[in-house]
Amino acid sequence: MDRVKTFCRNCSALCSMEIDVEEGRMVRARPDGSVSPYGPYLCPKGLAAVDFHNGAEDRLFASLERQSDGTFATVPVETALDRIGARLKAIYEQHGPRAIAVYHGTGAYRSVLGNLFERAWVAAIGTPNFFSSMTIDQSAKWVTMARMGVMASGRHNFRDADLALLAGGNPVVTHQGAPFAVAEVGAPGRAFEAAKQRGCKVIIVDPRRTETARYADLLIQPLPGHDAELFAAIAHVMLRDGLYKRDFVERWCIQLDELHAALAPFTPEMAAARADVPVEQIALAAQWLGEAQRPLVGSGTGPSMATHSNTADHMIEVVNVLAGGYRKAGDRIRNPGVLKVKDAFEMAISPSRSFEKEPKCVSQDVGQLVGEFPTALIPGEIAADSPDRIRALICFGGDPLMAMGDPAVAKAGFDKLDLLVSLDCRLNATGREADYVVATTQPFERHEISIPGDSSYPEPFVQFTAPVVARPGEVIDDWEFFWGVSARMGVPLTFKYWNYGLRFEDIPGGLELSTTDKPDPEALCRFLAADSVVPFDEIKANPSGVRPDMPPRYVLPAPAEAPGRLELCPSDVARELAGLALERPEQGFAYRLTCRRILHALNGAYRDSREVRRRFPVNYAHMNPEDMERDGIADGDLVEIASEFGTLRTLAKGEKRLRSGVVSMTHMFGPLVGGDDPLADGGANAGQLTSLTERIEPINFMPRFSAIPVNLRVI
Ligand SMILES: Nc1nc2c(c(=O)[nH]1)N[C@H]1C(S)=C(S)[C@@H](COP(=O)(O)OP(=O)(O)OC[C@H]3O[C@@H](n4cnc5c(=O)[nH]c(N)nc54)[C@H](O)[C@@H]3O)O[C@H]1N2
Ligand SMILES: Nc1nc2c(c(=O)[nH]1)N[C@H]1C(S)=C(S)[C@@H](COP(=O)(O)OP(=O)(O)OC[C@H]3O[C@@H](n4cnc5c(=O)[nH]c(N)nc54)[C@H](O)[C@@H]3O)O[C@H]1N2
Ligand code: SF4
Ligand SMILES: [Mo]
Repeated sequence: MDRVKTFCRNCSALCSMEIDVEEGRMVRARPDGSVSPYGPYLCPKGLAAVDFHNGAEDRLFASLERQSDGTFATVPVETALDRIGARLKAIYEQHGPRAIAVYHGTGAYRSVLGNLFERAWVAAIGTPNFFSSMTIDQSAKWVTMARMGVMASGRHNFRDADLALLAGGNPVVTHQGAPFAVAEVGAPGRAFEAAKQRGCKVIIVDPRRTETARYADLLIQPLPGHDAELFAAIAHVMLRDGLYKRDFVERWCIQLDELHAALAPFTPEMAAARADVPVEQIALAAQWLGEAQRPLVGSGTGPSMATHSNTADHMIEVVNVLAGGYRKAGDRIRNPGVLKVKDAFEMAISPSRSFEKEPKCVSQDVGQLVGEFPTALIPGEIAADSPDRIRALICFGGDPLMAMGDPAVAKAGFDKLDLLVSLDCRLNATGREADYVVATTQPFERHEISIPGDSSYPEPFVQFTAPVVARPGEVIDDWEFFWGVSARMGVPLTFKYWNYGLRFEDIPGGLELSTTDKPDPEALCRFLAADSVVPFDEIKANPSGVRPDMPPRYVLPAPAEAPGRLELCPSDVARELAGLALERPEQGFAYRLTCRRILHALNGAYRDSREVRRRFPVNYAHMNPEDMERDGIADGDLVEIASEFGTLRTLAKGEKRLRSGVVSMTHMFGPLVGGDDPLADGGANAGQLTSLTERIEPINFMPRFSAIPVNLRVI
């Protein structure tokens, strides 16, 4: 038996692990805390890695091609690439680069080489049509960056914070942390324990008393969909009572007077009434934020998916600004990166308002955020009456049909594609509609280097892994798809070290790849480590990873010319606040349906694993037990949930953690459109209650995925 060191690639924690391999098969996984910056840690999904890998869920071992009678047949992968390459080339030559689009899903983020080849391919073709799961997730944060600007010094590290405020996130379950949420991604419970030991105060704002809320000094349980009012009121009190960091605001911000005026209606009494929380909680939060020296204010998916998500996110960041929640010159940078060391300056970068600039979508007058178009517009961009409409869509590690909700509108759009390709290790709902499903390797079958963790690990750390086991059947690595297709299209690729914040085209240098000699993945990882503090050979010789001893680095003072300023209240935000102040509650609905996540699945992935099926035979409608009693609903009752836009059937389940008036369900369960029997479906897709055309946000076109007004009846 071999013990092989590697790391998990399910989420951005990238936890180090050791896997026992017997006769080429993985048999056991355990945490490897010998070097990892989190110490020994694996969450249940990491521990179940062996199960998942060995096929606890249906896995594809060969690629599929749609036949003329509509069924799928397996196809040799090289033939699939020949045919996809030829069709893409024809579409490209006839209609130009914009006819080709990619959707980058959650399974693509930690496919490091795949991700970089995808970027290289998109840049080589020259299409602006890059979409990802981020724009049906928390792109409210990108909207705030584009409207407010950003502090280049970055937020405080969780390990340094003396006050941590998290709205609508549950990192103890989801392992979601910086840059937007407030937590450490690996071993999050341990990090919260340590924070409490240090005396860090924790505030959680969530309609559900989450698993993370056990660490809260103050738990605010609002009605969902009212974060904008709540945070506006916290800011109102901070300004009114002088509880803000005046020096910071005067030096780096503009539009304080406009903000003051716009916040006038948002008194604590008004917000407390709307969100149904005690008014004292708003005052206490403002007071603690005013007193904190190194506060950290952020949010998870809750506010970014609920009603008025863009305004809410702006207000959450305004509270962080007023509290002075960014590192200052002289503050220690705990992890400047190892593969690429980065400096940080105390300096504001003015808003880009990139969404007002070219390139723009063809179905709406809107430009990009962080180099991407809004995913909710994909169906419209396909169906548009424009020579630049999308005709071919490559879905890499994602299931956009399930993810974007409103199946009728989404599917009608996808049906108009000339070519739909799903690049995935499973057959998901989008795959079922595709012309080709290219079967890929899973993480333990490929080479990877820890770029996604490079500057997000809590301490400097780097790890490389070769495949733990050989690939089965006829599957290929994600990068091999993009390389293979580009070779067939005759579009050579330049391989580069890309990360968020960079424009691929602007990165100098890179590795020019041949279209005939397939690159060697280890050599590609070596190239990515060219500027590393730890040389590649040393990284490779230390399979548990390396924690280099680096001299301390500090945030640098602003250069002499630092004209950038944060815009606290641009006119569009002021208009949104004015509208919100006058808004009346939506009538006719007894409940608000909220988003949540479950520990043992990762969106659509693993939901058919044994453990998830045992715990979740359906996607339960969780409810407050007192609400259930009042409305005559018992545990296990079949219920029909109706929103303005659709209905679904599932089983009700009491959950004491929920406040009254809320139904809490996770996403991506069951078939795209469910039938009458949720048990037979194994599901209930919450996306059936959402709309891609109504109640969507401006700028990022984010649908309302939380705080959805619904009624519920027992069948
Ligand atoms: N185990 C597991 N981990 C995951 C995932 C998974 O599916 N399973 N998914 C991954 C992905 S793609 C993402 S984006 C992250 C997300 O990570 P998180 O944001 O931590 O995800 P959730 O657990 O859904 O937390 C959302 C919280 O918001 C609350 N909420 C809902 N509506 C509102 C509202 O209007 N206001 C406020 N204040 N709160 C609200 C919900 O009750 C819930 O507790 O997790 C990632 N990690
Ligand atoms: N109603 C509602 N809708 C939502 C949400 C919600 O809370 N409520 N949440 C939204 C959020 S936060 C997100 S991020 C999206 C998620 O939307 P997506 O990211 O589109 O969906 P996932 O199910 O995460 O898709 C991941 C896919 O990657 C595949 N995969 C895993 N590993 C690999 C790999 O190494 N290579 C390849 N090629 N494939 C791999 C998996 O098999 C799976 O099919 O959904 C959004 N939709
Ligand atoms: S937290 Fe869990 S899923 Fe994420 S990397 Fe660690 S073991 Fe894997
Ligand atoms: Mo997400």
